[in-house]
Amino acid sequence: MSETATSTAVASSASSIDELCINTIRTLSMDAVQKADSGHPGTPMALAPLAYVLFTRHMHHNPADPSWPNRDRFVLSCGHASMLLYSALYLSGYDLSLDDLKQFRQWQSRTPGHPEYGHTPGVETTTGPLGQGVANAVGMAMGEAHLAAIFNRDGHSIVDHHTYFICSDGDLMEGISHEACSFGGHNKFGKLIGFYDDNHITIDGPTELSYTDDAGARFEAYGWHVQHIADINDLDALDAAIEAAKAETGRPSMIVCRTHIGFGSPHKQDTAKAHGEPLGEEEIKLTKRNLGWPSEEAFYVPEEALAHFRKVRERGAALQEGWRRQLIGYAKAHPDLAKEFGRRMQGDLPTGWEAAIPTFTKENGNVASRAASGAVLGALVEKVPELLGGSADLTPSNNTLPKSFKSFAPNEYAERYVHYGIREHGMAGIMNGLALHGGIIPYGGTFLIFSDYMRPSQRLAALMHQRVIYVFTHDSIGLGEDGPTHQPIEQLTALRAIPNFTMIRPADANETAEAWRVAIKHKTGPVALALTRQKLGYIDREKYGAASGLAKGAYVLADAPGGDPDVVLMSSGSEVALILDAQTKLVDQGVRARAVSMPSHELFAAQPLEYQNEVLPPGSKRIAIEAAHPMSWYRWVGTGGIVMGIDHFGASAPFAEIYKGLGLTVDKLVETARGLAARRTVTE
Ligand SMILES: Cc1ncc(C[n+]2csc(CCOP(=O)(O)OP(=O)(O)O)c2C)c(N)n1
Repeated sequence: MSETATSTAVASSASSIDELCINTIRTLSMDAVQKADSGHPGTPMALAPLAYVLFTRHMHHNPADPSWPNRDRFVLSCGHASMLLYSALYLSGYDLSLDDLKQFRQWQSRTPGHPEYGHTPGVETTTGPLGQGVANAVGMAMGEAHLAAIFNRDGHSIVDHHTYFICSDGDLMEGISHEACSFGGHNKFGKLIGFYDDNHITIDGPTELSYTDDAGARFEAYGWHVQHIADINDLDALDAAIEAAKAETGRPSMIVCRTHIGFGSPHKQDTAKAHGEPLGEEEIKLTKRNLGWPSEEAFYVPEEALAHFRKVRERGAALQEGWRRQLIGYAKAHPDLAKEFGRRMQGDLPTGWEAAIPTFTKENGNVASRAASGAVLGALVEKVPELLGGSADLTPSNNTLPKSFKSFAPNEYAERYVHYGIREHGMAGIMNGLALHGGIIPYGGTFLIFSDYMRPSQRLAALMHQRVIYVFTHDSIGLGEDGPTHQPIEQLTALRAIPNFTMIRPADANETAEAWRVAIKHKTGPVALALTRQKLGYIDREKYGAASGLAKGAYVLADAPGGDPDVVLMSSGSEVALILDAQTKLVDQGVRARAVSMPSHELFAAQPLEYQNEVLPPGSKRIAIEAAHPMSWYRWVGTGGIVMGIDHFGASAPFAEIYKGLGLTVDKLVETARGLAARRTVTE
């Protein structure tokens, strides 16, 4: 038992009502975890004073309108401490009841184990995978800086809010926190304020088992403004530090707070035991007694505490009303800007934007899909101002820099090209924060192989239904000489396996244009474009199916006359050229072959069965060919169908030789198709 464990006083600077409110957070958290018989009580107990001062004194938020555009954003990066957030939201008067807290971690409750965006009012992002929330917060602060630079005018600061986040040892140990905070420091996001829960404890035990960083020095080295608080229960010190952080507008702030996990628990404070299991009925009793808590009843909320906390509602409503009036003044002075701001924050696309999408003709010649993407993007950004994007240091390769763009940089926040540096994971987490902030459609580029470095954030983008666009070039062995380290094999299948993730691998320039159309329209989840380094042949749309078929995920490009096909060839991206050649040859040889372009499995899977059956007649013999792992295609070729793919690593050589060496050729395809077509039944 540590010395603080016997102390009931939170701090000399806390009034009795402060203490009552803080202890309400603590007791609700321990009771909810106990009732659920699972969860993390210790961290909410430690951080209760911070949540209290933030939610009641500092944050500009209105519980009645959690989507107020100019609210301060709050991110609990250590999402396992979710009861801290749920308690604070309930006590502040968000649409969350005490009964909801009693349902913590239960089936279909509004208080899931970790905070989930879109599920609980006031939860700004889904956290739990450590480090992600830190990157989201950097993205939100970046979004604020960008929109402020675009929309604010003298005397009219309609975009003017802070982004607060709390992170734990785990958040700071995870590499993504380095990438994101280094980026945030470089870009001097002055309205970003972080709190580090320095409690010296992780799951395995004391942090010295694995972690002896000087976190403060680390953030100083990033160029952040760093303060230390010796005891988080000292509310005056907390207030002063937060005020100082707000006053520091030229760089982000990190406030390192010494805390005690399981604060107040006689036997579990400062131990890993307080991290991830209920305290136990007996220990809860002792803790409540130790804290001077007036009741033994579970989920007891003192009326005075609730009333005091709920003043947030009045304060928040007044703050939002003040902003609304400001917006009226802004709309009078700058009607067009005000309209545009409303549109962007609403997430509506500008009228007529699709007219910008170019069509490619034979005169454009052979075009790599990455180059086509660059051309489409260059046209789109002129009509879709919410596109804010960049690359993880592969700009010339990814073709992500539109001609009209300049570099986003400190005090150049209105610019739209982001040099993310070699920070793929950070980029993906920041993009999530940008999308969550609203008013922005983020895009980011790297090689498809390095999507591996982004996967945890991509998964969260999908889980949170966020519109972010990944521009992945060098999408296969077709990249050639860089060899197996750079040649994606399993990445397409892996990304296709993420629920609510849309992967599009266009076959030519016109499909690439259609892919961008889909990506911009798709509001409910991430879209990734897989693009070639190598040039692709022009697909003559007079002769073949229209590229607009891409929106349906798969469509018939070429068919043989005379009834149902003997064999269906399907493919995506660069290998569509192979099926087109093979289809011609097969038809010449008397085999009724159909060529199907299938740029997106997910879009096709979302089509009515009727359409799917039109493209892939039930019982038809099917071959898929893709220069990637075959796994994701088995669903589409059906039993007895054949997938020509690659289930091993690639090779370093000129790309045409690799294709040949690995047997991904028209001749092999024709031979395989003839064999399949000759079977009496598909499963023969
Ligand atoms: C990426 C990731 N790895 C592992 C975990 C599992 N996990 C949850 S909390 C935690 C560490 C707990 O230590 P700390 O971050 O200091 O939180 P505290 O115990 O102070 O609440 C771990 C490993 C996770 N949530 N996310």
